[in-house]
Amino acid sequence: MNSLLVLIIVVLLGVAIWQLSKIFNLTTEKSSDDSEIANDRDNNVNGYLMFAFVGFIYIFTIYSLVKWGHFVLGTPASEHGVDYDNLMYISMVIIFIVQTITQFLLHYFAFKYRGKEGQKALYFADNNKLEMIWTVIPVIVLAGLILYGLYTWNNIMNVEKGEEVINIELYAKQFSWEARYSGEDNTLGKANVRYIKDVNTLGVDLSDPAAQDDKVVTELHIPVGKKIHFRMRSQDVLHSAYMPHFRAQMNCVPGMVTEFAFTPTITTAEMRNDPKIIAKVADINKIRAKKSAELVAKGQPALEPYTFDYLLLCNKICGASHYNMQIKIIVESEADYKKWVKEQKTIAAQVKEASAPKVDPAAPVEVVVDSTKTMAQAVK
Ligand SMILES: [Cu+2]
Repeated sequence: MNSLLVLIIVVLLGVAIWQLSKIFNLTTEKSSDDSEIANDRDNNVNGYLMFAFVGFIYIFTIYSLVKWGHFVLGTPASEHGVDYDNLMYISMVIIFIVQTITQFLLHYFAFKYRGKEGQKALYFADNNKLEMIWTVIPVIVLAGLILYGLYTWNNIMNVEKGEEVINIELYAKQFSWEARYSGEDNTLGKANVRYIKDVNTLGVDLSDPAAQDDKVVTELHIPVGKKIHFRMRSQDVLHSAYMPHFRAQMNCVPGMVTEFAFTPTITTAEMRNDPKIIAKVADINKIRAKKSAELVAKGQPALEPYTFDYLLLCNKICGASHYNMQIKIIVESEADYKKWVKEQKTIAAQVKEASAPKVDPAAPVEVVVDSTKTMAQAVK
């Protein structure tokens, strides 16, 4: 039955195309001039189409700005984010002005010098003055932009020797993130994919003294106003650690460690009061309310209202669940941050706990694990 339907559709499509080609032939036959060479009328049509096309570009640009302009990233939440945004704005404004003028000139001249019966094009092999103008101007503008970009990038990537930083590792794998805090020694212990076993999901080398106080978590807490030095690793394929609100992104490459450092300047609680974020959250909740009504009508539970949180997202299409590869980032006061870190268990304690012999359920024994103690301290 299905194949019969497909056959009928194919036959009807064939008939439609055949009829269309007949119409096309009829219209061209009507023309008094059936020569393949363009006449003045054809050239005029093409000339005006050039104007129509540049008009389309301008209208679509304005439409895009009005319709999607509010999707640009809002207030930057990191120290370098302000410089980053300035670089972006300046580059975009220059591109915008240059493209508006050059597109107009390109299409205007295509119209002005459209073909005319008997008219021959002016031809000259080269013009040093013209070549000078269209080489030197772009060279100056582009060199300026590139130098400004390099200067900004170097400033962003520069971590002074001896500068006070908090060392955190971001570990990417299909399809989740984990973070490792370096503990009281502020030094990340060695790690290798060969050590990955059970709860030691990051392959932390537990024989390394620096690894004893390392803590592995699935939610990122960072203190406001302190420089965080991230080191990224990947377990499987290429991922990208993208923290859009902080204007930070770095690839996570299997077999190597990449880095990015930034200082968060706005806490999560403060950002929730940012007017642009309030508007965005309201927009999202409007869509969610509509979706909820549909779900409730089907007898399913409604969606929770959305509240703003900073996110760490994967920005490399790394597989089927790439879209869902994200964790929350909480920017808080230093006191809250310290309190939270203290509450987390060290990976050494977690491994020890997981490998401890199971206690007879008939005789329950209360085991108290002091998360503030490192493995080395616990062994002593
Ligand atoms: Cu990914």
